[in-house]
Amino acid sequence: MERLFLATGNKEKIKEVKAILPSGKFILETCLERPDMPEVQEDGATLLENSIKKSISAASYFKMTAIADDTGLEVEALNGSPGVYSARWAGENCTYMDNNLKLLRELKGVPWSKRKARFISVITIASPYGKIESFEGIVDGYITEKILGDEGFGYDPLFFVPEFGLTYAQMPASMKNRISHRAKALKALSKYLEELK
Ligand code: ITT
Repeated sequence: MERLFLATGNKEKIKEVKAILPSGKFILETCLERPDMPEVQEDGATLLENSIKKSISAASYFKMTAIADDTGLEVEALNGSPGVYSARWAGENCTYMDNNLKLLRELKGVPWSKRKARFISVITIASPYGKIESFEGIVDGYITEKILGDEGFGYDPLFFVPEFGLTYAQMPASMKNRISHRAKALKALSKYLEELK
């Protein structure tokens, strides 16, 4: 089994990555087991820069292959915001709900046709020797006019996926994990790792 360090302490993200990656193939360690991982400033201008930074930092500190996921929600009517600022969009110590309420406020009165958005995950794998590869997963959707559903985390209750007629938060976890931005990026990563064998 391949040992991989997953450079995050975000519990919901860890749960999803563990559920999505093929079972029995990887032993994942995370910042929950290794909180000594040095803090990484997510100050890159892009999701790609941040995911590279987090994965390289973990790979060199733990001397093992590491993956990092940087995810953002881009809203068309807000010129791509919150994007790379998705985590702390409503302020330094904001909650997921603070971010969702800010998004609802910013889009107040905006008609459905102009509420297009997309979720993007960029996942980078870094070796301790500095080799890196990155993979992207994108899902297009719309921002709803109210909170819908209580599964998932982050912006899930406002992200509506038209093909399924549900927000991410209205989907059972198994469904989100089949079709999400994170699932797409992780599938591309798994394929790459298979091909290396
Ligand atoms: P790490 O950097 O430690 O991995 P983070 O919470 O800062 O954790 P990101 O920068 O990747 O993670 O994500 C930014 C924010 O985007 C995150 O705090 C959530 O609010 C939101 N987000 C990420 N993935 C999401 C998902 O699958 N569904 C809904 N919201 C998500």
